[in-house]
This record gives sequence, C-alpha cells and structure tokens, in this order.
Amino acid sequence: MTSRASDHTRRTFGRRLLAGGAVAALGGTALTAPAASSAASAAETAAAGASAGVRRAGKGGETKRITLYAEKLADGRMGYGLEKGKATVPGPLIELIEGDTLHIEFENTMDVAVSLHPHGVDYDIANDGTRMNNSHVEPGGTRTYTWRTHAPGRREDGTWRPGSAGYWHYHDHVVGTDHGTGGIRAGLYGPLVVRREGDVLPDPGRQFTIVFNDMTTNNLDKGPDFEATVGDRCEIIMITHGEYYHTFHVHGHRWADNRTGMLTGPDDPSPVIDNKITGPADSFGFQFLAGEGVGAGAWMYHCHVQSHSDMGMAGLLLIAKPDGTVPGHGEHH
Ligand SMILES: [Cu+2]
Repeated sequence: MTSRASDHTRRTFGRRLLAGGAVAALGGTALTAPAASSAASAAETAAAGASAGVRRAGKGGETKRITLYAEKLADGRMGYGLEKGKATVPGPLIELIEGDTLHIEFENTMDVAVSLHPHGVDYDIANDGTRMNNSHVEPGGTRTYTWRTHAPGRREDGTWRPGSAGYWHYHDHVVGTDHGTGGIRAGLYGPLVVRREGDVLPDPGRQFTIVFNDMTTNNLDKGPDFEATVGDRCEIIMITHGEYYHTFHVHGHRWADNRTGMLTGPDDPSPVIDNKITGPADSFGFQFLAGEGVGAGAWMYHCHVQSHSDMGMAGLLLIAKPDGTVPGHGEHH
C-alpha cells in the first residue's frame, strides 16, 4: 500500500477517474486517431477486430486504490467525490478490468451516517455498505471498502460462471432510511464500469453518465448536454433510480441490447435498439460512433414516457463537425 509501485498505480488510476468523472463539464477536443477517416471505416475496423483505430482494455488483476468522500453540497444535494470539496452528482466514474481489486478509502464528511454499496462486483458482507451488518460510516468516520472482480470461467461442477464485466453503479444505502432512499434522492450515486480484457474502450473525455432519478436527470430539472465530434467513440452509462419506470431513447443512434452494447459479428443475435425500458437500480451502457451515418447535429436523448420528456427529462448530444460547429444549433443556445 505504501510501496512506490502502488503509489504509481494510484496516481495513474486517479487521473483516469478524474478524466471520466469530469466528462460532463468538458468540451474537449477530438483525441481519436480515426476521427478524420469516415465513421463507417472506423466501424469496419472495429468489427474486424483490427488493432488500428480502437483501443482495447488490457489485462486485469491489478490492485487499485482511491479515496472517496461523501459530502453535502451547498445547494442541499449530496454527492461522492475523489477530492474533498469536489463531490459531483453523479459521482465519479469508476472503471475496472475483470480481475482487478479496488480498495476505497471512504470518508464521511457529512453530519449523517452514509455508506457505499456497489452493484455487480464481488464484495463480502463487511463491504456491503448497509446498516444491517454495520458496514456504514458514521459522521466524520472513515472506512475502507474493498470490491473485487473476476473473469468468467468454468466452475468445478461444469457450469459456467459469469464474469464481473458490465455497466454497473454504486450508491448510498443508509441516508434517510435503511435503503438509502434519502441519499439516492439527494445524489449519492455514481457509475461503475467493469471491462473484460480486450473490450473496446471509448475515447477519453467521451463517457457520458445519464441517471434518471425520480423525475430528474442527474438530479437536474433538465437533462445535461454532452459534447462530441463526429467519429468520436462515445460511451453512455445509463442508470435509473427513484420511484418511476422510464424509457431511455437516443436520436439517430442505436446500440445492441447486450453486455457491451456492441455486436460481436454478423451472426450476433442481440437485438439492436434505440429505446430501452429501465426501472430503479437498472443500469446499462453502450458505445457509439458520434454521428455515424447521420452526421453532426444536436441529437436528443430523452425519456420516451411522454409526460416525463415534457417535464424536462431530455438533453442533447451536441455532435460537432470537425470545424467545431453543430449544424442547426447555436442561435438558441
Ligand atoms: Cu421517464
């Protein structure tokens, strides 16, 4: 834990987390090599599994460490943050590769008890993050939560054990009630992505977390806008919390309804969709090439329950042309 190697791991990992967590605020520049070529050729490259143009997840098995703070924000919301005073709603994007172990040094800076409860990863009961087993954190207290992940494989009895890879999330389980109803409502939730070795990676700064929480999006009355350039490999991590069922829809883009959101080849039977029903604590994610086959524009995403979108559960994927302009958009913005 105090070795130079793990310090190095911690620093580099922290930067990765920050890059992901700050996504919503970044305009950013296109960092991708294949952005200049046509979107179609980039897709073909990805489909062919060629290394040119796509980055892929490396081998898991690392031990990583982060510090996470639970904080009250000035406006009454509550959030998780990687640095004191910098909590966000949603919380920071945490990314792991199957086989990784994550130790989270967790500090509660609030005046109420709080916790950290993950979905999808492996944790023993001492890391459950609930009051039932005393794995919450009192005001001013600290605790180390440990999450582990594993690759898929055959069990001794011959059955297949799924791996940890997926689009998951974490949240409080203590504030308000023993189910964290008050904490989740106030913003104590965030995205967790576990990749399999070889999974295609999105472009840096192009990961967008969208959380339908009650009748808000990311606890905002109107959904936030996200920015990309045509050809960028973007990733949406979609999570639902609260009291209602929603349908998540994106204009002009589609994804496969499977673990990665991508087809593995021409015979992959996964349905291809552009709209998905989602209820409390569901999560899914997918990647898309911005504007593929349709071009730049202010592409909407929204809940497709009509009264919900009418009440503000909608935002924009602002996909710019290489010159930075978004056709048909700007004058009203
Ligand atoms: Cu809705």
